[in-house]
Amino acid sequence: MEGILLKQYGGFYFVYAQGESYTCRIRGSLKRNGTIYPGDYVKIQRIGAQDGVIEEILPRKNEMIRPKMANIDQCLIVLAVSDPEPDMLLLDKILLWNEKNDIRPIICFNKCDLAPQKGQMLLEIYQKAGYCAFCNSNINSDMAGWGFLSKELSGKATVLAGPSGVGKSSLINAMFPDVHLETGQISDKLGRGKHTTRFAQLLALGEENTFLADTPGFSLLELPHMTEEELQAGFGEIAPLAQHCRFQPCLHDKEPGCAVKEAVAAGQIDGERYKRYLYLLEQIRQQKERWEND
Ligand SMILES: Nc1nc2c(ncn2[C@@H]2O[C@H](COP(=O)(O)OP(=O)(O)OP(=O)(O)O)[C@@H](O)[C@H]2O)c(=O)[nH]1
Ligand SMILES: [Mg+2]
Ligand SMILES: [Zn+2]
Repeated sequence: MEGILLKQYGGFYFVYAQGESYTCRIRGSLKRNGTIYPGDYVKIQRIGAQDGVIEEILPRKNEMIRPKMANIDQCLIVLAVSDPEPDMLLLDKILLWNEKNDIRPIICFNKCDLAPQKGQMLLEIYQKAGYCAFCNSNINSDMAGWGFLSKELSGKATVLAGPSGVGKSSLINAMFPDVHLETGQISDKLGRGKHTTRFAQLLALGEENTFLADTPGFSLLELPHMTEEELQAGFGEIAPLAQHCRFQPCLHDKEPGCAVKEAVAAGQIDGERYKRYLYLLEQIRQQKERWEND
């Protein structure tokens, strides 16, 4: 039977096949051959009613390293507008990874009950940059974005990403009453989440080919290996303006007659996003230097 790996836990592999979940072992040779991620399509041999053995891992369409997941269509990036404070650089880096891996990003600004105006402001910036984004609250249903999100999830495999404590597991619990994932408080002392979710797991949402993966939160993320041009392409509001710059190509840094800098000055591009672009540009230049010296 062909199925999809939902999660891996305590030496067991939970595989979803033909509407049922099977608890599986894996052939030793497969285990030695490297990694298997949630989202991997596998062939299993059934043993009894609910058990099986994974016989084969089918080729991957794509994979994500952070969080670890295979065969993903979309990444639902969750940031809290407050508690913890939104890590905008992390968001922009996750967007670059998505672009690099051809995964469609969806951005959720969560906990908008705590700071609704800030949520609206961030929403506008990212919508204007061309991203699919929405505001949400899991505790004030008037501010919930569940209806919008459930349409976006339909028929796709989606993975959650974002820092600890932003409400990823809470969002799934709020949207799907049959699901009861563990959630955790924010640490008062550090103002951060406590890494409540410990391993990634894919949930089958009933509708055909519709999966959503809860994952552990993370805050450190390297930049993908990319060129300066690729960085520019990953900023949806910057790339289209490049053709209007005086210098070709223009990286919108120190070049005169730069249409991007003019748009920043005119308030058409968010100044903070542009600053992060410059910061990442510098990171990529240093990355390149390190390779050349290696
Ligand atoms: N005010 C407010 N609190 C929320 C909201 N969503 C979640 N929370 C709270 O935020 C805390 C963290 O929620 P979790 O769902 O555990 O966060 P997580 O992103 O899954 O965190 P990790 O599993 O550690 O990565 C909990 O105390 C939730 O009750 C929201 O929309 N508004
Ligand atoms: Mg969680
Ligand atoms: Zn320019």
